[in-house]
Amino acid sequence: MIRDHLQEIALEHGCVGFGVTTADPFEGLAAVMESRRDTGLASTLAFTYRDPAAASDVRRSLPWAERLVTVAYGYQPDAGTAAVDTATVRIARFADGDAYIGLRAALDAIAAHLTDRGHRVAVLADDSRLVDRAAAVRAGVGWWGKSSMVLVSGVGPWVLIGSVVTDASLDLDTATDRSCGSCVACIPACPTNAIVADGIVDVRRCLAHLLQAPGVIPVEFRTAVGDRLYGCDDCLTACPPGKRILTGASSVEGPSIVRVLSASDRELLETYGHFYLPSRRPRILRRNALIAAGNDRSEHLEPIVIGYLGHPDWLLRAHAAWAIGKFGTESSRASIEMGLQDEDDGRVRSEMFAAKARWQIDPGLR
Ligand code: B12
Ligand code: SF4
Ligand code: SF4
Repeated sequence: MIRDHLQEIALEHGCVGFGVTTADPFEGLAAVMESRRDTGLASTLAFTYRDPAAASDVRRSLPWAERLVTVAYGYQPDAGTAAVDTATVRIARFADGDAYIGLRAALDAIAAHLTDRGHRVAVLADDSRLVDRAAAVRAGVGWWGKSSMVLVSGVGPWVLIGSVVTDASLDLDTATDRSCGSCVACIPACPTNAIVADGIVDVRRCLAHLLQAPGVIPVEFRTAVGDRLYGCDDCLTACPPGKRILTGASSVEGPSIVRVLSASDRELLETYGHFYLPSRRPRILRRNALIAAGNDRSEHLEPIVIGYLGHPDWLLRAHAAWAIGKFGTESSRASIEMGLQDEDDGRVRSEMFAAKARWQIDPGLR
């Protein structure tokens, strides 16, 4: 049977979940997405939210589609950077090393098997034409967790999802009836209280979104950013179905904050070009590293952060001003006073005044 052979191919390529579902529309999903968009819960997300009707009905893009062959690719064992207290930044496990390479290799191998037999195929993973988790749940690959992650038996949330869309009439799998039961561990584990109801994340509060979004990170979330450079794994780390696999996982110390703040655009793109970086510009990485520096407050970081007050990018000057406010030393106070004499941009000036106001409220800061 072709289905079973495709499953073998998936397993050989490191997949931990496999299932086949129809290419029929996901009933009610477009309405859910539109309501999240209209109520603000989806923030300014583009991707699938640009056209919810298309994302919940793959035949709008690929009218010949009959089946979705959906896989979960496990990426946890040797990925991710650890939380340490030595002025380093942390990268979420899915992004450290680009697990999408393994996922795409598995999907391409499945697609090749189908095209060899004369079928039409399209590989979709993280694509605006399909809500990957909806496919995974309907294909029985996993179940919908309260964190909104799809959980897979044995590995919990530590998977990426993708599908091969095909015109082949493959045998179907059915959705699992597993659920989180009485567990709610991810909800208090979220540092910004972004999980607002079962399976619903308020994207405006989610660090995974804020750290990849362009522009200013709202001040109320900057302390919660902690040492994160990209992505957030807290609701995944808390998830009991993923604990067993996490125990065996290794993680290495992330790059130093100094390295991120001192690297050229080219170096940052070479190392982190697989991250989602708006307009392919690494400014958000420097912005995030400035916040990490302000949270870390190690002495050796202070002159580098102060140097950023002279950066040509207002976004980086603004976040540097916030970070300097966290240092609160004599030299940082002096740098803000001097900065205010030269700074013309109102957005940066207001961050500088906020730093000064914080020192007035808490004169003993450092
Ligand atoms: C937008 C997006 C985000 C946004 C918003 C996430 C969110 N929770 O809403 C942000 C930037 C915050 C984000 C963060 C992360 N993301 Co993301 N993201 C996406 C993206 C591009 C689109 C998701 C989407 O449109 N969802 C629409 C909502 C409504 O659906 P959903 O929650 O995804 O899925 C459920 C519903 O569809 C529901 N459903 C189905 N039919 C119906 C019908 C009705 C009536 C109802 C009520 C529900 C329902 O079942 C689905 C399964 O649970 C997908 C890729 C893709 N093309 O799908 C990746 C994806 C969801 N992300 C992924 C990952 C890995 C992450 C992070 C873990 C990365 C990190 N470490 O930082 C975090 C996790 C944060 C979290 N708790 O969700 C993986 C998830 C894998 C998994 N095991 O679930 C995906 C699938 C990418 C991939 N190809 O693997 N992400
Ligand atoms: S990814 Fe982080 S911020 Fe987003 S819901 Fe999960 S724990 Fe909360
Ligand atoms: S932590 Fe518990 S409630 Fe949250 S997704 Fe995992 S199993 Fe479900």
